[in-house]
Amino acid sequence: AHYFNEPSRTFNEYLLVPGYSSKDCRIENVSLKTPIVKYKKGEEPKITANIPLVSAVMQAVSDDKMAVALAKEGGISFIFGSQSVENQVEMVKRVKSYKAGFVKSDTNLRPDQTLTDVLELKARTGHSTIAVTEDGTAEGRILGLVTSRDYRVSRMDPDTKISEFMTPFEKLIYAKEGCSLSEANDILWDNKLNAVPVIDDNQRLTHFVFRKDYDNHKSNPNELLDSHKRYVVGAGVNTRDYEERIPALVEAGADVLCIDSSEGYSEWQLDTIKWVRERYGDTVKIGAGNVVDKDGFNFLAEAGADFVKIGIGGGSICITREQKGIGRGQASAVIEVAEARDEYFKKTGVYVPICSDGGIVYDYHMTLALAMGADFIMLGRYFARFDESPTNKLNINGNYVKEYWGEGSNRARNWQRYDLGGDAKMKFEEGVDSYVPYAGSLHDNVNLSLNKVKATMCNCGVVSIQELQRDAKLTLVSATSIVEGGAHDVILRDSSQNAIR
Ligand code: MZP
Repeated sequence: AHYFNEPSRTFNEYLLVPGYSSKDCRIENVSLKTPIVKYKKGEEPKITANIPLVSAVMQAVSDDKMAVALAKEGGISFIFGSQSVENQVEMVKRVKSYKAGFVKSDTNLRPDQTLTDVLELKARTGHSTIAVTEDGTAEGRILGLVTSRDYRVSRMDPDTKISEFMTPFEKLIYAKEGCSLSEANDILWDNKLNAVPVIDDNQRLTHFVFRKDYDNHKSNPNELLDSHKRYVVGAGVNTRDYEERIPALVEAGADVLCIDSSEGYSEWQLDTIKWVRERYGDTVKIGAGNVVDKDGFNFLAEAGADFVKIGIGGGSICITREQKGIGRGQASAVIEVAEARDEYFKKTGVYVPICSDGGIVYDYHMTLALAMGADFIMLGRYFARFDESPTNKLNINGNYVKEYWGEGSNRARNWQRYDLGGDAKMKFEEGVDSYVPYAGSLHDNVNLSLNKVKATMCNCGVVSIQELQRDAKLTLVSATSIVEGGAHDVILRDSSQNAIR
């Protein structure tokens, strides 16, 4: 047998040691742009993400709604594959068809109109989101967005007046019609509102643009709508029905595929990648995994994988290590695979991005994973907590939770993920069915987490992921210094602070 000399380590066992921070090390200067698929030295990767987060290939995490919400933030969802080809294709199509149309500001909806009017306007324009621009063209200044995708809205009576789901502040601003532009702006400023006033030829306020969805776009409303690009979306595939599933997903417009398996160092994955290369050459992008050491990485890189995913047994819902005794601490796995990736790049001139999958508990684990060499991070539990995840929100003992179950649980019955050939059925569970604390909107949480990542990067004296990977200084921590890292030897006024993540 081969013995690894070092114990396998988790993220919790490491901390970053600050580097020199120049005055340029400011959050607003940090870029989190990262490659998703392989590229040759001197060339640009065909797919990049603006944030290094992707959502897990799981029933409880990645459907079309999650994919749109995450794409808006600059990340990518991998729509779960443990469903019929038809259903998965429908989800991909919905993400790809999510596009904005443009209407003139004077066709904008007003408070006395109803949901039916919203739907009619959407049906008339044929778009899932309608951007209201000054002149009704994509080039015009965007004043706001109209959407009825919001599930709260779709469950409401179609005769509901728009005013009924306006906030008191929105009502206030509508009541101010006819006021001057500066007064209108003062109201917006005082109430920290994100509406845009529309004025007539006499510079008097006619109305404010109704835009429930505006928050998602406030950092840069034009980013999403001026280019006519569609959202980038990924999809999970398996090593069984790929000859049927992959062509259907490619036809539907999936940008990147990922062979989703608990153990990727296998002939099954080689066959699947080979099939894709024979049929599509390099035009179809497909990642593979999961592996936890150099051998696994080199095997998949040689097989032609566009990225390699790392992680066995570290997922929050995963009991693979207990059931089968295989796996490796996620930090050790990422560190070793990152080394293999760099050696492979030196040897071949091909950079194969690596994805750390599972086991992120605290936000700072994201920074650690990146510092250890991950190009991007796949998360399940993290995204399952948000409004946009596909599962039910329940009230358990006075606390709101969302459902979250593993792909290897009886509930998901994703036998293809754990399959090693033979009978098409799952023989024992490798995942659990659970709840996670409900955490609100994806937008707010992702912003908060990434601000922490960026702040830490500034402390390390770097402003890009590549620099972080190159310059980060990491130290192992002892069990006692972990205790020192939390609030200690004080009585907390608010015990909920114990649970800050
Ligand atoms: P986490 O973000 O919840 O810690 O981990 C999510 C990852 O766990 C997934 O991306 C996948 O690799 C893995 N997973 C999904 N289902 C199971 C299971 O049932 C599992 N064992 O381990």
